[in-house]
Amino acid sequence: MNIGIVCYPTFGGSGVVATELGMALAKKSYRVHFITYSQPTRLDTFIENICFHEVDIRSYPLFQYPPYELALASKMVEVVKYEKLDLLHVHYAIPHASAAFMAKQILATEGVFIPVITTLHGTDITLVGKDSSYEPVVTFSINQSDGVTAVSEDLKRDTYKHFAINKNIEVIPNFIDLKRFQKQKKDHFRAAICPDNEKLIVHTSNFRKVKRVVDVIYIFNKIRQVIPAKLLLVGDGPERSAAENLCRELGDCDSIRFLGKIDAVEEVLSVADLFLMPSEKESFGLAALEAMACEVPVVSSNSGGLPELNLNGITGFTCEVGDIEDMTQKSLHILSNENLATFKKNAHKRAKEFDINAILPKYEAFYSKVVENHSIITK
Ligand code: GMT
Repeated sequence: MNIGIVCYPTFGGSGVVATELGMALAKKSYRVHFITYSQPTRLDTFIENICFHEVDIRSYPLFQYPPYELALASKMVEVVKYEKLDLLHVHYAIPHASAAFMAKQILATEGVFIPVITTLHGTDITLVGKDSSYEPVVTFSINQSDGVTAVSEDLKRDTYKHFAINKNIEVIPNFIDLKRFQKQKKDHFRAAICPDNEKLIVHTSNFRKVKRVVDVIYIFNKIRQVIPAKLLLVGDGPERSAAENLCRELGDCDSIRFLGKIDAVEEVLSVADLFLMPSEKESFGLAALEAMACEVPVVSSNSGGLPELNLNGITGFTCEVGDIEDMTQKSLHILSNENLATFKKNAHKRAKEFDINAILPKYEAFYSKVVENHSIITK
């Protein structure tokens, strides 16, 4: 099968999932065409069955905003036609699903009929999508898709709640490559950060407001009042200054390191004892799954799809959003010498249920179903 994948190529869960999916499909002899505005960050090695088609977004002095969606739709038309695609799989509804609809209509006038699958990732529904400036287009383009998937049951529920959707939404959870995300022996790294064998806590995110990075700093401050601990923060974004200021205010700078954006996040996770994800909303929580795969228990909020991944009291704990005291107490419980090994083991066991080899067949079966139904309709 010849598949076109459209996603946001930079750092961010939806782009990571789309790229990893494409690479795994290509290894199984599918031909995969990435249609994105720059090379996807995770597409860092040559894989024979993968082609990358860059969307060329031309600007013109008249345009205050370059028309990305039109350039994307035009590129989709070109790639579908000349590469003879069987399916377009777009990740993130805005504006990928509506661009795909436009491409589909253009292609139909030329006698080319292509099915479109839209995968909903979270913020395209829970934050941006339901904003009244996007809602009609999001509803329309989801309903016009030939297949729709969501990364958690919670996201599926939210989509039906906020949009008038007349399509069945299939839940296919996110997945993890356990060959890459596994605990590695990095004793020298651990010794450098925690010379006195302090407990090591990690948070990774894009530092957007929704991630509540400031809560991470407060929780860490409270943990440190009870046990010796260090905190590593991976990533960067709008809330970084606020987080850094708070570290100074609380006098914790010597125990906290901001590592910025790094690719080999699995190396940092390999030396961690606890992962914090206090997000306001999280449709799935891919970063938490990456931590769990590296044997790191998680204290997270209970919002969105997080309780579907992080099993309360087993792989970590899920707490009310903003309940810093509860998150602190739960962290201390996990970090105690008598509990830590069990939580680590449970987190790893749970992560294995999201092994890419178990989830990929779900996408393959869904692709086959959608392509088959579409060919019956267009006959
Ligand atoms: O969380 C973000 O800010 C990035 C966003 C994205 O679209 O890349 O992540 C969403 O999709 C990920 C992959 O499916 C999920 O793991 C994240 O939970 C989800 N983020 C939110 O729902 C806030």
